[in-house]
Amino acid sequence: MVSRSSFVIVANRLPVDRTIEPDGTASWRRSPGGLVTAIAPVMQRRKGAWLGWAGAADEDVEPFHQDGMNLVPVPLSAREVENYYEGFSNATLWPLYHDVVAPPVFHRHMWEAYREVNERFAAAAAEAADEGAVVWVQDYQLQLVPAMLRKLRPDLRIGFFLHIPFPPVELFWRLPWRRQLVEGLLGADLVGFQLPGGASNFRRLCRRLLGLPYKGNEIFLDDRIVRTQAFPISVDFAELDTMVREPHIITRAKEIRAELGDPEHVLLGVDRLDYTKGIGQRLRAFGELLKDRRVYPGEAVFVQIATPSRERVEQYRRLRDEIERQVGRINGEHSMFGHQPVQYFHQSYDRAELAALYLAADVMVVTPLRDGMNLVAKEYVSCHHDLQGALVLSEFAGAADELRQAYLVNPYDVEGVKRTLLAAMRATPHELARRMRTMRRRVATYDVDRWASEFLTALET
Ligand code: GDG
Repeated sequence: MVSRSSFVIVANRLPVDRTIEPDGTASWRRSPGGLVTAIAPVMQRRKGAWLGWAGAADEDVEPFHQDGMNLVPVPLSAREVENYYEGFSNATLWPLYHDVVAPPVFHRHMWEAYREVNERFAAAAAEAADEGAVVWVQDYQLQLVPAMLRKLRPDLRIGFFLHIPFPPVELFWRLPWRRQLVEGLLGADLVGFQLPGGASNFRRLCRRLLGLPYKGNEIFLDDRIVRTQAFPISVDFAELDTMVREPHIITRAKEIRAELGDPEHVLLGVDRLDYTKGIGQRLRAFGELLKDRRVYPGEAVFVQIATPSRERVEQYRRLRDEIERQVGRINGEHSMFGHQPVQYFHQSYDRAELAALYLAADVMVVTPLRDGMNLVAKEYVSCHHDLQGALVLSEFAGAADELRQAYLVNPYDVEGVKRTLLAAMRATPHELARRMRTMRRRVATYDVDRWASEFLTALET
């Protein structure tokens, strides 16, 4: 039993991963990923509690402290991981909310597991929160929690933030449990989205599905008002900006370029291996540039980091095979002795290595088919105080709303992506600096602290 907190984060995962040391003892390490990167600093400052799954099925882990955070594990059985997490969250909601770029599955047993797990998180939050506490629920895995929690603890102030896009009414409508999900979210006092478009999709849905009136940002329920608003998430600009000025990062960036054979252009992609990220689309464009002889092998190297993700979900397995086949084909056709045009890594790296990679890259290629925000784009910008480097960014990433000076592309348009990659590779330093300066000003001003504090201020007032 832990003491109750006045500030509680509820998220699918705890912000740590367990590592087993050579002597067999277990320790916890802060995990990579958008959500963690964004909220950990805020948590540490407010000394709150963070509720989430610890990452191993069928295991009861006692609450513990780490990095100034109170961590409260919520257990999941292997069946629940399969049905609530891999199933309803990642095979139903994830594709449905991302423009159905892959077909969602609709299974009743997965929905049941989702409901039950959401009940457990709500009960744990009710237990951990002090009288009148602020509870901030995160993301699509826990959309039923706000209403469940309000029922248990009407004294709390409840916020919800959706990290992925909220789809248009026409797509959401397919969901057999559409009413339950919307009612779940309406349990919050404030529902936050990445973009104004997501918030307005949600309000329209509430009117159409439940007949609820709204005005401006506010939805009117019988007995209270739910506010809906966009809060574009961001990155820790200052941390990255400082990191890339450190000598060992600068040295490592140079080393990376040398190890790649000092090509004229280093292109970089960093993504979870996910079908929404448009990895295949960008590789195809790069492969065609080589084939058309508009880029020569040896002139450019494309480094693709594809962090392992959701490996037990069928569509992710298939995606991995497809991408690896594609990389093999491009390299098979265009490699020379000692040089491979695509360097593909299905691994994850620590933050320092990632920062060195960003620093080393001339062109950052971010081409999702749909993305709530995309932190990688903002991280790249944060790493280029030299004002060099080009960001090629999909119009379908939330980040494109703010980073208007990026080289914007439609990832479905292969010719357009090819043209834009070439333009980015051939831009003058002056042109790059003009674009980068404006983008950096934006990310420096709207950093992750500002995101969290704007959300919490809106929630607490
Ligand atoms: C969701 C939404 C939204 C990646 N590989 C490694 C690593 N990363 C880090 C990146 C970045 C984060 O993971 C990925 O964030 P993204 O925003 O790009 O994408 P999602 O994981 O899909 O995140 C997204 C986000 O939530 C936040 O709201 O922007 O739209 O889909 O920070 O740097 N970090 C380390 N090693 C790796 O190998 N250390």
